[in-house]
Amino acid sequence: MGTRVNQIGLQRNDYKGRPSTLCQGCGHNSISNQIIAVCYELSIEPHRIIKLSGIGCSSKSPAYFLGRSHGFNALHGRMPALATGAIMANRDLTGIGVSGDGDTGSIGLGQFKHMVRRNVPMIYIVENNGVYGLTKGQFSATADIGQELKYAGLNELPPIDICLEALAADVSFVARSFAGDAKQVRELLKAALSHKGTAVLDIISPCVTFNNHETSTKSYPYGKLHEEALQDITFIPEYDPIIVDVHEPGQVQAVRMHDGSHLVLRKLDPVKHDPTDKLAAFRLIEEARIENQFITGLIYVDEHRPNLHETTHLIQAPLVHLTEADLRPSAEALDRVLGEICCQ
Ligand SMILES: Cc1ncc(C[n+]2csc(CCOP(=O)(O)OP(=O)(O)O)c2C)c(N)n1
Ligand code: SF4
Ligand SMILES: [Mg+2]
Repeated sequence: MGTRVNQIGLQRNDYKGRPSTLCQGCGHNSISNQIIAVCYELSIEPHRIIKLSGIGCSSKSPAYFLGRSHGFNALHGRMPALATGAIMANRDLTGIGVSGDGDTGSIGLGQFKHMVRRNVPMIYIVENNGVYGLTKGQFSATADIGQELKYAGLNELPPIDICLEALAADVSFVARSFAGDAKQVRELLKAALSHKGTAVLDIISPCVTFNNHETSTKSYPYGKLHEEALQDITFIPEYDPIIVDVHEPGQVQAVRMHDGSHLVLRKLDPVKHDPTDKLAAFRLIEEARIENQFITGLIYVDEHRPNLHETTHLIQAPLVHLTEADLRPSAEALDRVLGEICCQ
């Protein structure tokens, strides 16, 4: 017991970070635990990961997982720009961004949309609790309209939907989940790690201190009572054989990820959503909003959209490994450029 190791000889404890200082029961702690479990299970080398975050309780959480990985805690809402730069400089790194609904939906919305638009290869998690937890519970941009909180008062503004914003920015992978549904969070994380572009995970992650009333759509009681999963999701790594039991034809859909792994989606009644159909994804989110439904699962995936490295025509070698000799132009090349300028 306790000494089991994965394929690269690491124990689960090797994927942990510092002890959490977040409130006990906070949804963000549960998501950190799933990140630890998935990285251990998939035998990911910790030094290949870079954790990125902004400001908030959610953005503090990378300190509590993957203590042997790289990390950068950016300014409030500015993580996407930093992540874009870091991943451009070293394409060998796997980026795991952790943000909050305030960090992404309020101050950082512009940055978020441009990162999605560029299809920066990374996971982008929004730990969505409908409030600014760190600054004591003000409404965030994802708070429910008409909601009343003891200290924040009445929220009269309509919520921003993170998944809808991501879709509108041409996202290539977007899913919604619930911190109380550990298995679904894990399978979506695995799929997101295999995706070649930006994978947005909007995870409802209750703030037990400021927004856990059953009337709030971001609470544990609401989530447990109302979650409607679109699919039963199983991630199959590329080294495992894909055996799909097609018991009910039309109910099972296998999505091949670019690295050869597969995502097997067993569609659950009554919703039969095709996550490769973008218009259906828009409709699904809008209908769920009108009907007050809390749908979770894979909303949209497109494994063909070019990512940042492809659209910028980056060389295969990580830029960070290039030496001065690689970067310095030859005397002939300089002469040519100077000649071209002089002749204009
Ligand atoms: C530029 C700037 N503006 C405002 C703040 C104050 N501030 C700190 S965290 C935060 C909101 C965090 O909310 P969210 O991203 O939802 O994270 P949570 O704490 O709920 O996980 C705000 C407004 C700040 N640190 N920097
Ligand atoms: S204040 Fe809310 S979001 Fe922050 S740690 Fe506590 S429960 Fe989590
Ligand atoms: Mg929040």
